[in-house]
Amino acid sequence: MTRPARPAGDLAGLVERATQGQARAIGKLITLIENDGTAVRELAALLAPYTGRAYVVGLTGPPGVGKSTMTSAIVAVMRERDARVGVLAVDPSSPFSGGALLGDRIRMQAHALDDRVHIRSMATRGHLGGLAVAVPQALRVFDAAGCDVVLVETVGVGQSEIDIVRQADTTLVLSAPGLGDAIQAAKAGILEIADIFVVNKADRPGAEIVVKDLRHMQSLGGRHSAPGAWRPPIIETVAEDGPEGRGLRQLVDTIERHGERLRTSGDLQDARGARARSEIEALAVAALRRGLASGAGQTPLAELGEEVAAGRLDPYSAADRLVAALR
Ligand SMILES: Nc1nc2c(ncn2[C@@H]2O[C@H](COP(=O)(O)OP(=O)(O)OP(=O)(O)O)[C@@H](O)[C@H]2O)c(=O)[nH]1
Ligand SMILES: [Mg+2]
Repeated sequence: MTRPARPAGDLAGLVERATQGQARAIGKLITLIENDGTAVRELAALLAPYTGRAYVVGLTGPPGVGKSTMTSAIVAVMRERDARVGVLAVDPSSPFSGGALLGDRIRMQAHALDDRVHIRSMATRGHLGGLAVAVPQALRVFDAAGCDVVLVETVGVGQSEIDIVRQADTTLVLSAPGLGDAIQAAKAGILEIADIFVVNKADRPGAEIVVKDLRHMQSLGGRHSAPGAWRPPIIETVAEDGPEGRGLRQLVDTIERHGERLRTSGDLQDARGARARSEIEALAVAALRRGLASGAGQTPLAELGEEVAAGRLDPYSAADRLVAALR
């Protein structure tokens, strides 16, 4: 069941090559994160000193809205500005079966020969610890590889996708004419997480209705309604036309402006601290659970259960004793 321990030197060598921006090493590390739960701990320790620099931009929105096309166009604009860019496409099902991903591959081929662009996809199913563990680590690989910006694309349909987008410093929520109304997105909790609204496919009829709906939604309040708060701009784009497309440079300017604002206000540091805290908490809770499971019989849980059931002890005190016993 457990894999043989990977020699430490091997992993350290891979990390070193990744920090030099070597694409193969970056790819191998991300594969490792997906498949080898035993290596992640050591990998995290090796990566840590190289991290904390990359700016993470999340893109979410319903299927077909143009996230991948937009990602590619943003990459192109950022390359004009000489940034090193990473792309993590988190696919809701399998990364290798969907036709959409094949399309993405073709689209991304424009960047395939650029050694300052790193592109990887990750499946939401079938790897250890789930995306909650895998995505932050994958982002750290890109960060350590010297990426100035990492773009994370997810389909905004469920809670786990929203959790992924929460890893981003700036979140773009995409909509487009003909893809269902903004009310649906509001119900799914997607609107709340937007720092910038992008109305893509502005070359199609109905874009102005989507803009109007979003404006109306914004007027109803939310976390951005406090005085002085960042009010998410609404930007119309035509991602299909690439970096020259309508709104593309304006969008990248706005991402940069949002980043500046977060940096100068201290909100960037606060938000990253909060994210790290919840990551630590999730790992600690998982460790406690593992401790409980592996120590079954040795922990006082069974006895405590009897005590609480019989009314001789309250559950809070019992929990305190259990935590103390696991230390
Ligand atoms: N007319 C028009 N079509 C666009 C635009 N941007 C993207 N498309 C088209 O919309 C379709 C879907 O684009 P994708 O980029 O694959 O959309 P996506 O959101 O990544 O889709 P999923 O990954 O499947 O959720 C493709 O056929 C694109 O060519 C645009 O600005 N205008
Ligand atoms: Mg896509």
